[in-house]
Amino acid sequence: MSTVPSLQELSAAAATVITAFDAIPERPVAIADASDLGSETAREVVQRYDRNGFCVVELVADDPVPATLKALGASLRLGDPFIPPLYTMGASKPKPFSTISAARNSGTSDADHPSFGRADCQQLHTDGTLQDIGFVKAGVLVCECAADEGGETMLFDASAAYAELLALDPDAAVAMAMPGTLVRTANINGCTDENRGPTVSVIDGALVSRYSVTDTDSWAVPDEVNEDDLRRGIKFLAEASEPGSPHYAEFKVATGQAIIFDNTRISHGRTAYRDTADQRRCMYRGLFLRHPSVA
Ligand SMILES: O=C(O)CCC(=O)C(=O)O
Ligand SMILES: [Fe+2]
Repeated sequence: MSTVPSLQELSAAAATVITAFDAIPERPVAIADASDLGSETAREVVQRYDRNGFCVVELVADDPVPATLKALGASLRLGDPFIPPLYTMGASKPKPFSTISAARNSGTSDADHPSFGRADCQQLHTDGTLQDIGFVKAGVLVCECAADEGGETMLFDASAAYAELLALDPDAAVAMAMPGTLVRTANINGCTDENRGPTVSVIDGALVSRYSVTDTDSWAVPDEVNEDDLRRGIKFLAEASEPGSPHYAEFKVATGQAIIFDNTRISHGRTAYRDTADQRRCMYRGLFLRHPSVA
C-alpha cells in the first residue's frame, strides 16, 4: 500500500510532470521486427512513451497477434505479462493476453464483459485497478483488426490535469489523494472484489494516477475527506478529460498497429464501435509491471 502523500510531496511530484499531449508525433514508429527492435527504434519508442505517455507503433512485417505482443513486451523489457488474479478464478483458464473483440468473444464467458465482449464505449480508466495504485505500469494493445466504424482510442493525461488542479485548488487535489476516494469493483468471473484506493498518489517521487470512470468505478467520501473538496476535484478532472481539452486525445489505432501506454500517468478508453461482416474489431491486450526501457 502506498502511504498518504503530503501536500509537499504532491507538489514536488507535480513539478516534474510534463504536459504529455502538446507534441504528439504524427506518424507511428515503424517496427520491422518485434523480436528485435534495434537500439535506435527501441530508444525512439521509450522516448515517446516518456514524453507523451504513450507510443503508437506500426508492425511492418509481424502479424498483429498475441505472439507479436509477447515479442514486443520482451524487446521493450516490460517483463512477464501480468495476469490479474481474478482472471484465474472460476472455470476460465488464464491467458497472458486478453482478447478484446465482440465478434471473437461472442458465445464465450467473456461475451458479457463490458470491454472484452461488447462493442460499447469503454469510458476512461486505468488497467489493473483491483491492484494497488501504480502496480500495473504499462499496457499494450495490438490491433489485429480495427473497427469499420468507431473503436477509437481515447486518452486522458490524468497526471498533467492533476498537476493543474493542485496549483489551482490544493484542497481539492489533496482530497483526491486520500485512500478510499476511488472504488473499483470487479466485473469478471462472477467476482465481486472491490478495491478502494486513492485517485492519485506519489510513488518514488512520481505522481501516479488510477483515474477511472467506467460503470464499475465509483467515487466515495471517506470520513476524513471534505465532500466539497472532493467534488471540485472530480469536476475538474471530468472537464479536463472532455474532448477539446489539451489533456484529451482521440485517434484510431489502425490494423497492424499497437499502442504502448503508461498506465500510471494516462487513462485510456475506447469509443463504441460497429463491425461489418468482413471487418470485425479485435485487439489483444497485455499488462506489464515495468515501464519500457532500452538495454
Ligand atoms: O478496446 C480497446 O481499445 C481498449 C479496451 C480496454 O481498455 C480494456 O479492455 O481494458
Ligand atoms: Fe483498459
